[in-house]
This record gives sequence, structure tokens and C-alpha cells, in this order.
Amino acid sequence: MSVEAQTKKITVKDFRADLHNDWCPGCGDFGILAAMQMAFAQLAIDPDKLAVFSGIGCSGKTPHYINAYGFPTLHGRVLPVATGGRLANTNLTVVALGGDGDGYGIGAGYFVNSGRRNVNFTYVVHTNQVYGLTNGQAAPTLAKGRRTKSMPEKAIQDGINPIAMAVAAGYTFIARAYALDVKYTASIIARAIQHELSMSAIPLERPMTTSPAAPTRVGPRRSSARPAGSCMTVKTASTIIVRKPIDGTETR
Ligand SMILES: Cc1ncc(C[n+]2csc(CCOP(=O)(O)OP(=O)(O)O)c2C)c(N)n1
Ligand code: SF4
Repeated sequence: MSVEAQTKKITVKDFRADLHNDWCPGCGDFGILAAMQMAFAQLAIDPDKLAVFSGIGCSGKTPHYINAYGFPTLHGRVLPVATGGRLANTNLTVVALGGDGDGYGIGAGYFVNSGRRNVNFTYVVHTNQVYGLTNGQAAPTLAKGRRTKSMPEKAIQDGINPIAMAVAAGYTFIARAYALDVKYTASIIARAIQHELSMSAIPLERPMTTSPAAPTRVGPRRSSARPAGSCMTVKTASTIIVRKPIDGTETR
């Protein structure tokens, strides 16, 4: 812990970056950001010992808003880069994050193989069933029969089940929460970070501004660059699974 951090109590404010935030009002990313900052403060993590890695997307901007080391990587590539960061410096607390398009679309192979490797860090997936930044194309989680304004027809395929994928891949702490339930989400993130020796995966259900056809409407859109109705989500029950690595060994 740095000398400065040793002499004062660490609070949520220590993780706030003084940067304009351009997420749409009502975006669930605000809840995830607040929950992360709360979890870091609860665990009294020194900001100098924290590294937050992200993919590319609206969610990928999260490291900009956290006072810690931050690394927005490439679309779908956050897990190999965060793995490198973790292995290069085992004194760091490493948190990786990204959208569900990032993690389960272009990054799906990394998601599976990172579960196999079980390097000790936490991966938070901001789940909204769409590619938010690029106007709401269907993410692999989009449920059959749902449609955003950027889709000519309703989805004809089922969405993937991230929890089942994480179990099959070998993640040892798997949890799901609702992003705007900030206190609970913070407690889940804190537990995941404390889960020693192997990797945690947290698909977080994240509400967004929605189309008139979507089941939840959270708030008005602010950005004129993105058409209304590109983002949606459903509130799901929380899930927590904790287990030993599949082969019984643990790697760090
Ligand atoms: C290799 C590559 N392909 C495509 C893109 C364009 N792109 C940027 S963000 C994005 C999708 C983001 O969706 P998601 O990962 O779900 O994150 P969200 O914006 O919803 O947080 C895409 C396709 C890119 N930046 N790089
Ligand atoms: S487009 Fe969707 S994910 Fe992006 S900031 Fe707006 S509500 Fe959030």
C-alpha cells in the first residue's frame, strides 16, 4: 500500500476519476461503475494496486471513470490482455470487463479458454443483449423473438446461456446480478475479487434505454448519434456458483 493510502481511509471517492461521462441517462453501466467503486472501497484496495482492463464498447469506457490503472484493449481481446497483466504483476488486483457482444461474440474463444486457465482475476460482463456502442445489433445473448430498431426482423435464434457456458469452461466463482441493485452487485464483485487462486465470471444484467417494444424503459436517450431503441435488457434473478477447478488443481 502506498504511504498516502496507508495514512487515510480508502473510500468510494478515491476511485472516482474527474472525467465527463457520456453514457445515456439511465444506462446500467452507471450502476456497475458505482458497484465496482463501492467494492474496491469495501476491500480497501489501494488505487495504485488496481488495474482495470476493458474491451471496446460503451462498457469499455468504464476504466476512464475509475481512478486506478486502466487499459481499454481491443474489441473481444480483454481477457488475454488482462491475463498478461495479472501474470506480469501478481501484486495487482486485476478486474476485466466488457460488453456481452465483446465477451460472447468476437471474444467467445477467449471466454472459454480463460475459464480453462483459471488465472486469478475477475471478469465482469455488462449484459444488455445488444451491441450498444454500434447502435444495437443483436448480441449473442439476445433472446429469440426480441428485436431492436436496428434489426429488420425479430431474432430467430435463442440467446446463449452465459452461466452454463461459464460452468462448462471451468470458472470457479460465477455470479449474476442486476446492475442497478448497486449494493448487492458491489457485494458480488467484492466476493469475486476475494475469491482466491482462480477466476471469477460475473455476467451482470444491465438495463438500458429501450425501444417502445422492449419490456423495460429506464430513461431517455441523450446521444443523438445513436438511435433510440438500440438497447434493452430483462431483470433476471441472481445466481452464485462457487466451486473447485475441474481438475482439482489451482493456478495463480
Ligand atoms: C475488431 C473489431 N470489430 C468491430 C468493432 C466495432 N465495435 C466497436 S464496439 C462494438 C460492439 C460493442 O458491443 P458490446 O461489446 O456488447 O458492448 P456495449 O457497447 O453494449 O457496452 C463493435 C462491434 C471493433 N471496434 N473492433
Ligand atoms: S447506448 Fe446503451 S450501453 Fe451505450 S451508454 Fe447508451 S444505454 Fe448505455
